[in-house]
Amino acid sequence: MPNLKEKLFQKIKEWRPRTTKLVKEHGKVKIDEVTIEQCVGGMRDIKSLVTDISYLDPQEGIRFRGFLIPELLQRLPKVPGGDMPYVEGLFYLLLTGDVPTKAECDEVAEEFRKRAAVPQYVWDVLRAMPRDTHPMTMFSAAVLAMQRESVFAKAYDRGINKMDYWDTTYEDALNCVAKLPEIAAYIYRMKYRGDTIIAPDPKLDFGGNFAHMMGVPKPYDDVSRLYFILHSDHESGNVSAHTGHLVSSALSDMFYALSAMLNGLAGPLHGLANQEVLRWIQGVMTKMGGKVPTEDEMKKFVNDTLDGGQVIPGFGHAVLRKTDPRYAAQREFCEKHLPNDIIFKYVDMLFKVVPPILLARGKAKNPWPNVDAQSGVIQWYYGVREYDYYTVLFGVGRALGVSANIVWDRALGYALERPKSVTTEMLENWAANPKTAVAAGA
Ligand code: HAX
Repeated sequence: MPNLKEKLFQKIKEWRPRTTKLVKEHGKVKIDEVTIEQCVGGMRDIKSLVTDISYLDPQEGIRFRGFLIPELLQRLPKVPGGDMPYVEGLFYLLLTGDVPTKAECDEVAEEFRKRAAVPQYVWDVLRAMPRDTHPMTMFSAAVLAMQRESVFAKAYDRGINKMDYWDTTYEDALNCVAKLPEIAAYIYRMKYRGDTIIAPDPKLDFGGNFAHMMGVPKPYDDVSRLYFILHSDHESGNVSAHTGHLVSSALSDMFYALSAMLNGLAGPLHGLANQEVLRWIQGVMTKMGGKVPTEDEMKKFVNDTLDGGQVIPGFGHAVLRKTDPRYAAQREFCEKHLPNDIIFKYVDMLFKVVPPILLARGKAKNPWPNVDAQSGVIQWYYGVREYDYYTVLFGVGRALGVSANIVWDRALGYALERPKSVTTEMLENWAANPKTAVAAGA
């Protein structure tokens, strides 16, 4: 058994009694209540999911296994010759909760390498799709097509003990994640680079190999590492993570769950916002004839968008109430590597202009930029200008966190998800007489 799996099993055995004890001895302790506004409004803030892999605080932002982003980037072992950590190291941390050594990163890299070969039928599926299919649809279809590879599904058919679900789920996680960089790069080269596919280089790490297969020179390897790490996890309630968790709660395997996760990520209010930011900026640039607008001109573009009943992509968040630290980390990268880039200047100006406008309008609870406001700029600068593709990069990263969560879901025996719905009439009756709502257990 590889060290990672052994260590994970050890952690699982230690953790299981905590969950069991909570449910058995304290199962009826109340931790939240639900209002009509939350019921109609997308279940905002209702505490009803458990994960120990990451936690999102509205003020300080995401912590991965307890580490804020700057700490994380500092603590994880760095790839020799680069400034960024191993993606493999992040995956090790998410799964086990321990910061890996360089040797442990190498071990995960070797595990991925052994499992990286993509079956020919995946390429056939992608090639059968019209070339103008959205790259997220292609990515999701490729992952779904591989469902026949699921080790968990085969083991379940044979009949396995619940306590062992995590083992084959872990195998599926590694088998699937290992293939994502090549699938993602293949989609890019097939669709946007005249079908000139670049073969993987097995000597390279996860991020380095992805950059190589994209055909983009250094420091795009570091860009990819940073990108995959920042997008990996954002606790469990966001649409992509929650979708992965929900689908796998029916014991649908990793391939079904990750494909569904990608479909959720492909919405413009979620991961697709990164392409929308670039689309919006390009629209402004066209109108400005390529010049950077003055602040007053930019304010007008922002107000026109809002008056047209549209959102400003890249701003706002359902949980965060401050500038997203994932935005800040990418901004720091831009300041170092592309301080004079024209699109970076646009994004920076939006950082000044948008929040006061959103605040003055009084609707958005968080006027500050989120992860998607800054990410496209970096891709554009390094020549990946087909912005429809950006959410695929987000998807490769998010698969790391969602798959790690699903392994733990199975290890701790998290239940089938089944919240209760009510009717509008029930809500109206409870609104008229709140006491009956409580009596009905609503
Ligand atoms: N532009 C205009 N209006 C906005 C806004 C924005 N950037 N952000 C929020 N609002 C509006 C909402 O549309 C909502 O309006 P209605 O009452 O008319 O429905 C109101 O302000 C209150 O919304 P909220 O409670 O502050 O925010 P939500 O939790 O409902 O939504 C969103 C959070 C991220 C979806 C929202 O801020 C948004 O649409 N932002 C733009 C799209 C975007 O950048 N999405 C990516 C978010 C990060 C992420 O998940 N990345 O993958």
